[in-house]
Amino acid sequence: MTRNLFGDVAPISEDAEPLEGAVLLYGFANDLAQQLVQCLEKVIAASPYRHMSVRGGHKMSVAMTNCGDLGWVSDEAGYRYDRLDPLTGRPWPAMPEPLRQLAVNAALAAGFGTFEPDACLINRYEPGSQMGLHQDKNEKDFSAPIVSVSLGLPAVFLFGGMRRSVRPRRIQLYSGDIVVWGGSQRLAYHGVARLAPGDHPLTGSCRINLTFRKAA
Ligand code: MD3
Ligand code: FE
Repeated sequence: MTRNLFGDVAPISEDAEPLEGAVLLYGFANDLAQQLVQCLEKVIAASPYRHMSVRGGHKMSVAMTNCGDLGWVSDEAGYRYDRLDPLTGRPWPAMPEPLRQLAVNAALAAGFGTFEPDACLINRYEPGSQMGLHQDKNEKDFSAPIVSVSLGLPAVFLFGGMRRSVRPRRIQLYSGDIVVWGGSQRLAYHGVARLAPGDHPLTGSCRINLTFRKAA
């Protein structure tokens, strides 16, 4: 089932240009979920999860790693994409083909046409982890969408507007849900509410979110 975030109709497309920028694909990753987790285990063995620092010295409550040609990193100097994992000094692990293919298929299904992700940020939320309202604007080309895959414990996603002052809507995201963000919503403010404790057959006591990006 494909639903637009703002209603229950599929997004209307004209010449592969979606008219609405946020498309929720309920359970789109469910059939592959087990395989995705296996792929992730290999990525994490090469580039483990870590709590990155932000400017000012605090550490993020979400643990992160990456796969693909580029990885998103944060430290005292700020945010950027880097070819090397600062923890290992080596390139990020390659993006596993099943993960890449899923993201490409989701972008197609959502009406965004060809998607060529070169970065996949992997976020691990444990109970109490949260992500404050922010925009994703370290990527070069905002015409490419971001594909987000949720696995494990459910979370409340905060979906704001073009300015930080717009009060965000709260949207529950469950394991297997994929959201494709692009077009008019590509630079929307968004975040994730504090994760509630729980237990999930796929991931145990955490939520994993994958965001596929075209960073370069
Ligand atoms: C809306 N991650 O890693 S994914 C992030 O669930 C991030 O871990 C969240 O925000 C998470 O940057 C949310 C959904 C998402 C990703 C990118 C967006 C929503 C977006 C870009 C524009 C608008
Ligand atoms: Fe984000």
